[in-house]
Amino acid sequence: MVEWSENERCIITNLFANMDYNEIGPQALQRCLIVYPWCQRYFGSFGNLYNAEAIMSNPKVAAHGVRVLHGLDRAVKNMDDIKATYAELSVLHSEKLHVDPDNFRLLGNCLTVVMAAKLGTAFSPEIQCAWQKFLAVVVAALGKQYH
Ligand code: HNI
Repeated sequence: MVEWSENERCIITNLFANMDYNEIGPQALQRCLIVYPWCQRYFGSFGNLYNAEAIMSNPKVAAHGVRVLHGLDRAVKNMDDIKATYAELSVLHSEKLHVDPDNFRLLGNCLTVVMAAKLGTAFSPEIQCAWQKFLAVVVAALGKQYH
């Protein structure tokens, strides 16, 4: 089981408490679809993803980015059992959506870039460390039900 120090819990809780989901979520998913274009294949029902401009102005992409952050919110509230919290979501991504689990890590990368750009120098190495640990646990949990 993952151990969290009080400091790490505090950092993660604060990052999410101060995060504007409507800003960070869309930016991260847009970036993911542009930087890693193979991720677009899962969003065939989202309409126009033709180029970066289309992705940036696609309302379905933006809405889904917010939804993903609400999904992460559940992990923040259940930091001691992220694996069980995501069991169902992992099955969904695996068996229904057939999302390659390596893409979870790539979306995580995009979230990190967006957070770093937003927070600037406040995104200190210590904060980055807790943040990336959190993402690593999330990515592992989402990949848990794949076989
Ligand atoms: Ni993901 C649906 C959370 C990564 C493709 N995804 C969801 C839902 C949540 C969610 C929550 C809604 C579930 C429901 O309907 O009950 N996804 C997350 C989280 C991560 C993630 C927390 C990682 C941080 N998803 C990814 C990645 C891809 C992805 C990396 C593909 C590249 N997800 C999808 C698709 C759907 C989806 C596709 C269905 C979208 C729709 O509305 O049709």
